[in-house]
Amino acid sequence: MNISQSSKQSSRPVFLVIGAVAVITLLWYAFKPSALPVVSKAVVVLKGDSGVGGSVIFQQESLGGKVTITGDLQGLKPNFKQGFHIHVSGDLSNGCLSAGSHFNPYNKNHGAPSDSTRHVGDLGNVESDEFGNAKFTIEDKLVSLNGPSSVVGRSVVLHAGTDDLGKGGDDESLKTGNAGARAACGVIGLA
Ligand SMILES: [Cu+2]
Ligand SMILES: [Zn+2]
Repeated sequence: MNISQSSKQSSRPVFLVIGAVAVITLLWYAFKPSALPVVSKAVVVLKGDSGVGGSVIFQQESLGGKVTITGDLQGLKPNFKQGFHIHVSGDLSNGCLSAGSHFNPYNKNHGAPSDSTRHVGDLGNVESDEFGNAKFTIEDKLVSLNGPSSVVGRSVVLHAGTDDLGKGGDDESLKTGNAGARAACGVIGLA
């Protein structure tokens, strides 16, 4: 047995350990539980009277990351802004009314999506074209499909009126944005 051979053999376990650590590290980063959202996609089918409705898709690529909300709605008033919110309940047994109030887990006043004081469910208004259609993409940092502010199982409500974004100067503005009747709604379901 020469010297170089014996040193090769004795270093083999060290390389095995380094290799195993590398593989485990790679696997950890690939499947790190905190980086992967449990729910990454949800869908709402909105329905209302006189043909108001459409679909909205929620997507979240990382836990705690922003949610992208893509909507395609029809039957709106032409060239108009209509309040668009997530309401607390997914119970539509009494129509859109039983969806309850705006989803507000942190007990704040109503506001605009860009405000620091707002309900989690405050998505502002959607704006229709001359045909009453609205296609839009919203990115939101408060809405989540996971954890304590998850909106899965709750509902989306499209209002008949325009949300004043909490700037109406009355009590109701700080609760509902005076967005008026509920034109259409749907439950946010797993997709
Ligand atoms: Cu609402
Ligand atoms: Zn609100």
